[in-house]
Amino acid sequence: MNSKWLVAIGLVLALALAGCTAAPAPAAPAPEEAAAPAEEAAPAEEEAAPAEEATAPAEEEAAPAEEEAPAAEAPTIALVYGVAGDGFYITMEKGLRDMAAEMGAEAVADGPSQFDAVQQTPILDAMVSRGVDAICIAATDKQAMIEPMQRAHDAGIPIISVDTFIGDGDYENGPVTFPLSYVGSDNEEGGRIACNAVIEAMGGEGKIYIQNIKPGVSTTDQREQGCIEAIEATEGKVTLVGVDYNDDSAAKAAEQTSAVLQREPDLGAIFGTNLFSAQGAAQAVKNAGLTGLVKVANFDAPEAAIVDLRNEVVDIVIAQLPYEIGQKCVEYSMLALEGREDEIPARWPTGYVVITRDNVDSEEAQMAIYKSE
Ligand code: T6T
Repeated sequence: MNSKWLVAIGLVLALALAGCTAAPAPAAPAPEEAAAPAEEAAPAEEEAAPAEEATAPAEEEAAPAEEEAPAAEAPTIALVYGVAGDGFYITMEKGLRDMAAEMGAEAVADGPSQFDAVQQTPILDAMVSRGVDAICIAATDKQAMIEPMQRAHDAGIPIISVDTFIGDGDYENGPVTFPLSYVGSDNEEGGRIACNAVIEAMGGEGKIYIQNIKPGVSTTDQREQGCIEAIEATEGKVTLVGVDYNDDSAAKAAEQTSAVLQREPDLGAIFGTNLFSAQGAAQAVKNAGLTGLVKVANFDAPEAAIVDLRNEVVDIVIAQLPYEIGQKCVEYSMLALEGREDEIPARWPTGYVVITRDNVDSEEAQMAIYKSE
């Protein structure tokens, strides 16, 4: 529990105590009286409550004290997301805000303009300085964000990882255990689903290329790993021609993919491991006039990916459940603030909706498309 809550509880106790031992406080002056000039202020003797009033019966004293105790201030739950302007985090923020409103909490959210730990750290520090009560954070780097998050934890703020984890993500037995939970997708499984789908679309053999953000991001590291496992399971029928890192820039992803398409004219498929990686990869396929010839597995589900799916530019869209991730983090934050930490699981895996041309019009698929604002 942080200092703001302790102060609030102290105040309530102090008021209750005062009500049991002293006369009720005189009614607050009306605003006009409060603003009256000094000469009009009542003389000191008149201000002191008469002795009879001070010894009023206990029942009468207790009632007003209860009524006057201020309602506990709503806790503030902060979301520190990975990068601004990303439909995945925009949708997560909506889930978090909606659940906060439902549970009587305030929500604040902020994140860097680039997916970068150096930019994310001061944003996290600022949330600590403003005295938020709990923090949900998508760490942009699994090592670099350990120390800043540890500082927030040391300030007495419950920390919950959303989307990405720090350390190895095992908050029970791993090297980092202070975050209360890791709420997010099973990303290795997501990578396997993506690459199995395009391997099947390639007829079980051929060449695959991976577009990724940068090493050190827990989610996309695991998606890459899952894809490699799917490739290895083909026992040599499918080969990986390479992995490029785009720093979460769709433009850079498109540039790098264009170069690979030229270098590998018989490339069969591309796995874009997140929204911007996939967006750039799909753009390069379109630019090269290879729509339908080079299969694309698109991690994340912004509206643009659905358009590409319908137009046969991409073959599979893997929608995560960011809205649910945001909601769940509020639930766990509230449990932590009520001192019920033992009810919070160290890991809460959220699922996927796998969208193809066969189910794109289903309600489930349509509901899973990310919000853009
Ligand atoms: O794929 C998501 C998120 O899971 C990942 O950690 C970073 O990229 C996204 O936000 C999509 O852009």
